[in-house]
Amino acid sequence: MSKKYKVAVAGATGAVGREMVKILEERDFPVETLKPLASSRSIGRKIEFRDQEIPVEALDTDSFKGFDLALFSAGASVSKEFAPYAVKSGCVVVDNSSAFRMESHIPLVVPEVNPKALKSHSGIIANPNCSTIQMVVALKPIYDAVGIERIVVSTYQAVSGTGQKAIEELADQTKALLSGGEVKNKVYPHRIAFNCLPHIDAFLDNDYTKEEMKMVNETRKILSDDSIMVSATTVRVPVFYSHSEAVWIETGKKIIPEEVRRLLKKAPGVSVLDDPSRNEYPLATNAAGKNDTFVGRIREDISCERGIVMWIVSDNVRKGAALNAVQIGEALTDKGLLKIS
Ligand code: NAP
Ligand code: 12T
Repeated sequence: MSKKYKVAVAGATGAVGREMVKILEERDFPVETLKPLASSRSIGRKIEFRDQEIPVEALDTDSFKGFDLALFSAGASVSKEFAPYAVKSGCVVVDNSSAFRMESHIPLVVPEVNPKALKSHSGIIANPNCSTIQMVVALKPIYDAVGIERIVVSTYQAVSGTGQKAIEELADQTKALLSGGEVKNKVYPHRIAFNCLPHIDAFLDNDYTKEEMKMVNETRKILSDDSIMVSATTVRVPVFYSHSEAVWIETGKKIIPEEVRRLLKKAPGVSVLDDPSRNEYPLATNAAGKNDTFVGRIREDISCERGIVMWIVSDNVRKGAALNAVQIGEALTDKGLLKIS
C-alpha cells in the first residue's frame, strides 16, 4: 500500500497558500488529510480540495498534532512563532517565508539545484525567495559547466509576490486611473499602476533593499559558493503574475550562447524560448500558470570577454513559492525523509 500523509497548510487563504492546495491536488501528492490553517479572521471560510470543501481552522500551537508535513506561507513572524510547534508535533515544515533561510543548520532548497541539502534537515526546510529560485534554476547548468564569478541582475517583479491585497491594489488603481476615479495606495508607498518602483522589502544600511540582499545571500547558500559576487536591483512593476529578470553573468571559462542554449534545453524545469527572428522570448503573460522557468535573449556581452546576458521569467507564485514547496515535499517522500506519524 502506498504511503499517504497528513498535510497542514498555514496561510491557506493567501495568494501562495491557495496555490499550494491547488498544486498538491494537481500533482496528486499523496495526501491523506488536508488541514487549511489561517488567522481567526478566516473562520467560516472553506478551501476546496479534490471533491471536498474543507473548513479553514485558526492556526494555533496545537494545530499540527498528528500531522506529517506542514507547508507554511503566512509571513515570517507567523513562521517564527508556530513552526517550532509543528516540529515538536512531529511535522516536517517547508517554510516559504524569509524567517529561517539564512540559518546555517536549515537547508535552503530548490529541488532541481541542491536536492542533497535536504538530507541534513532537522525539521525545517526553507523555500528560497521567488526571485532567487528562478535565477538559480536557470544558472545552475552554466555554473556546473564553466563556473560563475559574478552576477548582476535587475528584476521586474509582479505584485502577486506581495500577496492578495497588492493584487487588488493594482487592479483598483488601474480601474480608477482609466475612469477618472481617485487613486489610493495602501500596500506600496507609491502608486504601482502605470509605474515602476525600485523598492521591494525594506531598505538596509548599505542602501540595498532586503529583497536585493536575499538574492545575494540565498544564491551563494544554494550554490554553496560564497565566492560568487552578486549585485541586484529589484523593481516592482504593474504585472499581476510572473517575475522577469535581466541577468548578466561573468563565467569562469568562456562559453558561447549556443552552448548555453544547449545546456538549458536539457536542464530540468527550464524551457528555452529564444528565437528573436520570430519575436520569441519569455513573457510574464505566457509564464503565468506554468511550472517551468523560461529563458531567452541569450547573448554574448559585447562589453566583456566572459559575459553572457539573458532574460529569465517564471510564475512567482508557482515555481517562486507554492510549486517549489510542494516539490520539496515530493523530494522528501522520494528520499524517505518524511515519516508518517
Ligand atoms: P497573502 O495573500 O497576504 O496571505 C497571507 C496568508 O497568511 C493568509 O492565509 C492569512 O490568513 C495568513 N495569516 C496572516 N497572518 C496570520 C496569523 N497571524 N495567523 C495565521 N495566519 C495568518 O500573502 P501571500 O502572498 O500568500 O504570502 C504569504 C507569505 O509567504 C509572505 O508573507 C512571504 O513571507 C511568503 N512568500 C514567499 C515568497 C517567496 O519568495 N518564496 C513569495 C511570496 C510570498 P487570513 O486570510 O486569515 O488573513
Ligand atoms: N517582500 O519571501 O514583496 O522573502 O514580493 C517574497 C516576496 C518578501 C520573501 C514581495 C517579499 C518575500 C516579497
